Amino acid sequence: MITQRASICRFCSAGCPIVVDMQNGRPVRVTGNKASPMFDGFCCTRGQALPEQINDPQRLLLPQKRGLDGAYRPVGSAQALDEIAASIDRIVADHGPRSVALYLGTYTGPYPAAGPFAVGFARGLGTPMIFTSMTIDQPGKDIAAALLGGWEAGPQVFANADVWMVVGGNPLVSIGLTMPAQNPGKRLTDALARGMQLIVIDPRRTETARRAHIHLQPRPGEDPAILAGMIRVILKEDLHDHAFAAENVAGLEALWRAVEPFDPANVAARADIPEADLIAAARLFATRARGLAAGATGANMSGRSSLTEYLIAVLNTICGRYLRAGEAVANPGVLLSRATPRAQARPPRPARGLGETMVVRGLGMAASGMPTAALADEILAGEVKALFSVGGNPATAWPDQPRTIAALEQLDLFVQLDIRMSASAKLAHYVIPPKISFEVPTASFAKENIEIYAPVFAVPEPFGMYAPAFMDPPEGSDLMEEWEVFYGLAQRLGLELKIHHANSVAGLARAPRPPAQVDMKTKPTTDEILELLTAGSRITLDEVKRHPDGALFAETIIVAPRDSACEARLNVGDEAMMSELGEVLVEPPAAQRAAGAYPFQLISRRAAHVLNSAGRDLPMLVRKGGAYNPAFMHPDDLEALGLRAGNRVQIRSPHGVITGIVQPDETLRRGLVSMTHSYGDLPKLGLDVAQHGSNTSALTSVEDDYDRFSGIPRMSAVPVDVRPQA
Ligand SMILES: Nc1nc2c(c(=O)[nH]1)N[C@H]1C(S)=C(S)[C@@H](COP(=O)(O)OP(=O)(O)OC[C@H]3O[C@@H](n4cnc5c(=O)[nH]c(N)nc54)[C@H](O)[C@@H]3O)O[C@H]1N2
Ligand SMILES: Nc1nc2c(c(=O)[nH]1)N[C@H]1C(S)=C(S)[C@@H](COP(=O)(O)OP(=O)(O)OC[C@H]3O[C@@H](n4cnc5c(=O)[nH]c(N)nc54)[C@H](O)[C@@H]3O)O[C@H]1N2
Ligand code: SF4
Ligand SMILES: [Mo]
Repeated sequence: MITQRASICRFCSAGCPIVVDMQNGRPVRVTGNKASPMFDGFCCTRGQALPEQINDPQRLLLPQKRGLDGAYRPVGSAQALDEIAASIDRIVADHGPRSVALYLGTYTGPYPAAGPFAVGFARGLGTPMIFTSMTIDQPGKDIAAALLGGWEAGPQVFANADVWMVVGGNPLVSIGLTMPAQNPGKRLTDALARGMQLIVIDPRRTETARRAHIHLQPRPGEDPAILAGMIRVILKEDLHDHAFAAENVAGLEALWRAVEPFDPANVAARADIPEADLIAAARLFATRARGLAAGATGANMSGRSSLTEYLIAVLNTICGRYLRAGEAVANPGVLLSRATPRAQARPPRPARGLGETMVVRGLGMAASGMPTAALADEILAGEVKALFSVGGNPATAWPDQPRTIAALEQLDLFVQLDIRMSASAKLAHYVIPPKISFEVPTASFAKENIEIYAPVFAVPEPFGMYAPAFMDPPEGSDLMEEWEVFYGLAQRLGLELKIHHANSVAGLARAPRPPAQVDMKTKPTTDEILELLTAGSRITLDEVKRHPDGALFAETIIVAPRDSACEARLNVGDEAMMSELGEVLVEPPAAQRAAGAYPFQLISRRAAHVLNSAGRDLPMLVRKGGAYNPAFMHPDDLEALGLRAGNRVQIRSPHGVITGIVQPDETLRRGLVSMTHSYGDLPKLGLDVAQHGSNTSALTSVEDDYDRFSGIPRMSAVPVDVRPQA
């Protein structure tokens, strides 16, 4: 017999409400929940593949320990924690707490207790070495929010926008980030039908770009020049929001001086786009009443991440794209604390040099957090001896794969929390498998929390939902939730755990919440942990639980006027940013910098059927998207190289070489190779590219064009050569 349960999808961080068909205690089918508001029954293929992920015969059901012979053998969870705690104790005694580092990856997103407990553990231990995948993703957002300042009432929203601009993102495939993630396809269709104009800047005519009114299809790596050119058009033609600027903006003169040399003809030539389109895009963005420009990974990985995000924020600021006094906020927060919006700026603050320093490249604690791209060097220098990796896959995700693998192999203790023997797990001393999906309860604030990092990630309506656990882990398994691992270690090491609620730097101002103390004597349940994590929320978790399909918890919260004592202004003329713009002016276009030996540029993309390295081998998803990550190229480029679909090629950059399998893609500009990341497993295994794909991180170097604030190196617009494989 099949019974149906409502839940929240945990394949990615979008948090779609789903209906799970259960048979004999196991999930057999997942569909979108039409009874839930806001998502319109949306459920992507990956969500539909959740039963395969949960029932995966390759899923780890017992903690694994690497023996001296290199083989992995099961070990009881209590024994694993005993041994790891003893090892940490030794390492801290010999090298100090800073020699223990923590890395939080993508799969901490869907499990809201994982991050706070891991961070609480690190703080309890006294190590500042807390790293996340955010600094190899879109770290420019936090840097921009620091240097420019934030707006306490948040930005204008998608729901009533009449213009929207996406820079280096493809929300129809990545499900959100530059647009609301709740059924983005339908939301975009509705918005275009009501007259919203869409501008997309992307070297590929993506699923999203195809629906744009203006698609600038530039050479990759030219976003700073393009954005500076657009800002110049707007200022020159006096299209900016004078009233807003007079009251809230500083630095306009410095901005004008810095963008003045970026005249549209030069920019257009440099980026190889029609000058008329560049001007039209600037005019369209500035003259429409409401909307926003938003950048994503393409804008952050192609060099100058901080400057690019800063210029996007400048564009929004000079056009006054913020909620004003008297307007209602779209989402006052459900399982977050109540919004307290005022129509005023948060003052700019320093973006780097915020404490802890790293041994390389002058990097250290920045507004974007600790620089993950410098962690491998820190390990290689002997400064970090132990690493916990939680729901991430450093061996395939971090830039500079050879350096990363050398570093991971050098660790005295590497603990990988993972559901399978991923590339990173194969290098770990201990692999700790967690309970997943319907084996654990969750609630919708996992998604709400992401607005802390960027307002465009916010949930567009006041949706709240709780999803109980309703199945047991497989028989004979020995699994711990991620938070339980850190709780167990803290207990063994005699540490107190505190849960810190993140405060928004870019999004809506919210009532502050004090850190919560975790009971270290009597182990709490996950439901009690969810209570702790939502303490002080606008709507209580109990109230949310009364609505099994989730519900909208509306409340009108009006933006208050600026406080009379507030003198803060948004700074659009930051000195460091203006001087970096000066560097752009004198450097040759990205495509020319290595043109001789490397005539192509490798760019990043997301594949619809996976989440980074997760899902690559689930049968349903392999059927949908294939087993490997093709090297997509324009058909004319393939022909010029004498290549056909399916041919193997050597892709060489100044930093490495990988084997790829080419496929034609007419949506690309010529001169590009477009590949998704995190494929390929460990190179030393010599696995077949057609079955496992290839790892583009091997073509990058952490020293290449790294951002001086966040350390993110060039991971897109990478110069490469492509040769048929001999
Ligand atoms: N289906 C699916 N969804 C995902 C993921 C996944 O793996 N699969 N991953 C998730 C994660 S971790 C993240 S961070 C988000 C990312 O979300 P997005 O940033 O929206 O991801 P992409 O679809 O890769 O979009 C990046 C776009 O940037 C373009 N691009 C590359 N170089 C440049 C450049 O120099 N300039 C400009 N303007 N554009 C450039 C690429 O052509 C591509 O279309 O997606 C999340 N969602
Ligand atoms: N060249 C290049 N490099 C990139 C990118 C790029 O576009 N190009 N993108 C970058 C971006 S945006 C990101 S976010 C990073 C991604 O960086 P990571 O987050 O480090 O990498 P993922 O592949 O997402 O790793 C997810 C891991 O979690 C495991 N997992 C799955 N389910 C669970 C679970 O329930 N619990 C736990 N504990 N683990 C689970 C998976 O098996 C997998 O090993 O990669 C970055 N690297
Ligand atoms: S978008 Fe993410 S949360 Fe939604 S169904 Fe797909 S994988 Fe699940
Ligand atoms: Mo990401």
